[in-house]
Amino acid sequence: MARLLAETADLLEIDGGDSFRIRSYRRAAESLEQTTVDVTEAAGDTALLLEIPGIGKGMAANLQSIAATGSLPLRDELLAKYGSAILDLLKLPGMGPKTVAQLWSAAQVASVDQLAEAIEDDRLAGLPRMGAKQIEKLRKGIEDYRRSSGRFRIDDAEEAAQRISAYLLAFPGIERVTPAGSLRRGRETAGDLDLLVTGPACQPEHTHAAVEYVAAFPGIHDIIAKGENKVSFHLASGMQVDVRLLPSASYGAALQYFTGSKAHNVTLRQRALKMGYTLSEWSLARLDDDSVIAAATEEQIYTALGMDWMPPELRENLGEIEAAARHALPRLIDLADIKGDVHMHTTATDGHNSILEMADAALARGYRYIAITDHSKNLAMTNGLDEKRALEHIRRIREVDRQMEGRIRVFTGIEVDILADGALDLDDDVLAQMDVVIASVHTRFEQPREEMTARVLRALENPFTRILGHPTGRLLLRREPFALDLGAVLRRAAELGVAVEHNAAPERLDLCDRDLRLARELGCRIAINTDAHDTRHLAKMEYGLRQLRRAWLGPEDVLNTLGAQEFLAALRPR
Ligand code: DGT
Ligand code: CA
Ligand code: CA
Ligand code: ZN
Repeated sequence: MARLLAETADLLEIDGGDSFRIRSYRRAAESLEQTTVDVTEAAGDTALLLEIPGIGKGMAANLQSIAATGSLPLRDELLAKYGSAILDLLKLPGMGPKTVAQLWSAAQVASVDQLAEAIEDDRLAGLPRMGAKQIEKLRKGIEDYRRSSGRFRIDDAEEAAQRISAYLLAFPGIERVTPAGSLRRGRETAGDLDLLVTGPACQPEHTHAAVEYVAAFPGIHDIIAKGENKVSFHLASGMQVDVRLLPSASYGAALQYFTGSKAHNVTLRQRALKMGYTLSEWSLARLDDDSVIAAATEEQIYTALGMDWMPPELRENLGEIEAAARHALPRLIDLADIKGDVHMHTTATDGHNSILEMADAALARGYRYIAITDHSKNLAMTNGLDEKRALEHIRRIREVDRQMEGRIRVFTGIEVDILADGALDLDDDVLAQMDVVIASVHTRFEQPREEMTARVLRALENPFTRILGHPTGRLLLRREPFALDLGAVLRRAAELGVAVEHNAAPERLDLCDRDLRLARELGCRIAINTDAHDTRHLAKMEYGLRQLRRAWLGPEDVLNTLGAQEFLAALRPR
C-alpha cells in the first residue's frame, strides 16, 4: 500500500499536480511504512484508519480502495497516461520527477530504454539542465541500472518467500514450504526465488489441485510456466518465483538439488557417478538397478556420498566438497555466538528510538552489550553531533548504562565521518572519551582511487579510530563500492589493530563475503554490526551472519563473540 501511494505521489509530480496533494500522498506512504496498525484489517473501519498519522478522510478512502481491489484509480489513470515504465526512470541517479516530466514532454521519453535511445540519438542536447556532463552521468546511471535491475535484495526476497509460504501452507496436503536457491545459500542478492513445496498434495500424478492452487496466489503478476509439478510466475515487483512440488520422500534430494549452487551440484554429481550413483531432485540412486540409496534428508544424501552435511552458505564449490569428504568442515559462526552489537543510531541523530529503547531491545535479544554510535556533525542532514552535543550524548549513554545495572552494558561511541582529506569530523579530545569510535565515509564517494585510499588510510592513523565502518560504501543494487585499494586499507588496519566492520544492513552487507575472506587472511579483526536506526533493525544481524558464514568465518574470527570486557580489551589499545 505504501508503495502504491508513493508511486502515485511520483506520478502526480511528473504530471505537474498540486503540491499539497503530492505531499499528502507522500506523507501517507511514509506513515504506512512506520505504522504498527494492521492496515488491511483496519480497512474495514474508517475510524481506525484515521488514527494513523497522516491519514485523512480522502486517504482513508484510497486505502479502502486498495484493500478491496488491489489498486488505486488515480494511479491507474496516471499509469495509463505515462506507461508503467516511466517510474523506472526515477531509479536512475540524480533523476527526480521534474526531470522526468521534462524528458517526457520535450523528448517523448517514458522508459529507461527510451532514454538510452534518446541519448544515443543525441536528442537531449540543448534541453535545459542537460549539459554534456549531466548526459554522461545519465549514460553511466543507465548502465548501472541495467546491470543490477535483474536482482533483488535478500530482505525483499525473504519477505516475498514468507508471504507466499503463508498462502501455500493453507492448502490441505501442503506440509512444508522451504526456500532454496540463492536465498537459502545466503547470497547477498537473489536473482529469483526458488520454493520447494512438499506434502501429500505433491505426490506425482496427483499434483493437479495443488498446482492450480499455487497458480491462484493473489500476488501473481503473470504466470511464466505451469507444468506437472512446477509453477513459475512474476510478482508485481518483477521478482520471479519458481515453485516446485515434490513428494515428502524426496524432500532431501529436492532441497539439495534446488539449493545449488549449480557449480556445487555439478561437482557433487560427478562424485556420485564415480561411486556408481546418480543424483537427481528425486533421489540418490544406484546406476545399475535404480534402487534408491537416499532421498528423504540432505544428511542421508551427503552421508551416502561419504561426506558430512554442510551448511548451505558453503555450497559454492570453493573447497567445501573436499572439506566435507575429509570431515574437516569449519565450525561457522551463528547467532547464538553473538554477544553484542556496536553500531546503532538514536533519536539524537537519524535513529527512531531512544538510548534506553535500544538497550532494552538489545537486552531482549539476549545481548550483553551494545554501543550507541550516532552520526557526527559533517552529516548535517542527520542532525549529526558536534563536540558539545557529543559530550552531552555520552553523559546520557552512561546514565542509561548505570540504569541497566549490569543487565546489559551500554558503551559510549560515535560514528564519526571521515572528511574528504581523511581527518576525522570531531576533536581528538572528544573521541578520546568514547569507547567505540567507528570512522566511516559518507560523502565525496567520487574521489579517485589514490585519493580515497589515502583518505581512508589517514583516518586509520588517527589513534582514536577503533573500527572502520562499512568499508566500501556500497549500497546493493544502487551504488557501487567507491574506488579504493582495499587490500592496502585492510593490511594497515590489521597492523594498527583497527577492526573492520561487516555492516549487516541488507542494503549494505559491507564488506562482502569475498572481502571478508581477504580480511581474515590479512589478519584483520572483524566486527559485525547492524547499524540499526530502529529497535526492529537489530534483527538484521542474521543477514550479515550469513555473509560471515559464506566467508567461512567462525566465532574466533569475530570480535562480537567476546564478552563485554573482553570485547573492549580486544579493540585497538589507547
Ligand atoms: P539466483 O537465482 O541467480 O540468485 O541463483 P540460484 O542459485 O538460486 O539459481 P537458480 O534459481 O537458477 O537455480 C536454483 C538452484 O536449482 C540452483 O542453485 C541449482 C539448481 N539448478 C537449477 N538449474 C539447474 C541446472 O540446469 N543444473 C543443475 N545441476 N542444477 C540446477
Ligand atoms: Ca534462484
Ligand atoms: Ca530459479
Ligand atoms: Zn554509516
